[in-house]
Amino acid sequence: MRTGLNPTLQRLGWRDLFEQSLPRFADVPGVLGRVRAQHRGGYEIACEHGDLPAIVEGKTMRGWDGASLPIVGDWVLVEQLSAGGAVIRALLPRFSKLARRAAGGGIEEQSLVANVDLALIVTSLEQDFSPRRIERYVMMAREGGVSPVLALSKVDLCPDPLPAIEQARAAAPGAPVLLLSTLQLQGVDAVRSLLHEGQTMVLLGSSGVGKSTLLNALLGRQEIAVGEVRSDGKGRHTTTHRHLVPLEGGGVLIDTPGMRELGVLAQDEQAFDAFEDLDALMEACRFSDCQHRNEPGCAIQGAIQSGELPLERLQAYQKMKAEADWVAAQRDARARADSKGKARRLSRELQATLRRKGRV
Ligand SMILES: Nc1nc2c(ncn2[C@@H]2O[C@H](COP(=O)(O)OP(=O)(O)OP(=O)(O)O)[C@@H](O)[C@H]2O)c(=O)[nH]1
Ligand SMILES: [Mg+2]
Ligand SMILES: [Zn+2]
Repeated sequence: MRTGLNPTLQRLGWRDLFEQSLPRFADVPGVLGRVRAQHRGGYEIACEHGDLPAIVEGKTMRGWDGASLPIVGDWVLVEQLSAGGAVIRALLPRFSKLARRAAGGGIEEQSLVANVDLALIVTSLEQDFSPRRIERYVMMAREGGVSPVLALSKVDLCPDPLPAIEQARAAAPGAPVLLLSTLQLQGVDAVRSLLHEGQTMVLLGSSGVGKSTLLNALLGRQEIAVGEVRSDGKGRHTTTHRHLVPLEGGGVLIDTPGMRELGVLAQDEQAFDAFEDLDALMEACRFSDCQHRNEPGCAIQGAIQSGELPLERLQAYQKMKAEADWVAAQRDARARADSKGKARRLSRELQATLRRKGRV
């Protein structure tokens, strides 16, 4: 039986909505499982047989669109082989996905986690607090169809958290903001209560902000190693891979390593929902083609003057728009080059065939 009435699958975050896709995979061998981790050598799949090490053969995998192989959080059909080991046979459609631009300034997409409901964006009040970084995480979440929640961590090390709370609110309008001091167990219950049965929450944020410490506190055991923070305040990249853990009493967590670079794709208008407050203001500008520089009746400039809108937030928005345009232009150029290349190849092949047949 493959359905979600299976308690193992329920514990892993199985949802009724996945049932709809099952008929498509009726003839695929194997059992349902969820990707817990991805290593260099393969995957770790949680299923009714426990945690199985598994590999994927892309070409034989059903439901694969050729772009994104399984990632942590994905639901798959996995077949145990009699010779030992297991193979992922099918990839179920996702309801959400977090992705970023691969590190190094390129335009390639790197998928991070799938089928998550909430993204807990953890920022330390001790290290360099950055509303701009929060904005990028929020964009990534919104673009992927994931609800952002902000957690300001290590409050115990910050005498006055109020300014940071205000900056965080401005950077992520509408997102809940929680204060955390995991070492004092402050805020841990608040995080727990956000995560409902069957939901999955991913922990995001720079290295050393306390993601793994929080996960351990929520689990009530040392599941994941945590690191010392160096005296310069920089984390040490203690967590090295994404890792999914079901919680007692419902809900699933995914721990991630701190990211050094966060290039946002922003190829979907949804990403700019992160700047909804600016959209609302722009609609109130007197001229519909207002450039928000020094036009009379500009609501954006008005909000900056009154202190309602931080100037840096407008600049961040303009920078993100420019970045998104750049990525889109690069992709277009590549798509055009690809199709030109393909056309050239085809015409060469055709000419070769004609030559063979002695027609040219
Ligand atoms: N003072 C204080 N320290 C904390 C708190 N939470 C975590 N830490 C410390 O911060 C350090 C880093 O914590 P980790 O949980 O390893 O951080 P991480 O976000 O998982 O880091 P990466 O795995 O490198 O991405 C550890 O030494 C923790 O003890 C807190 O609430 N207050
Ligand atoms: Mg960690
Ligand atoms: Zn304007």
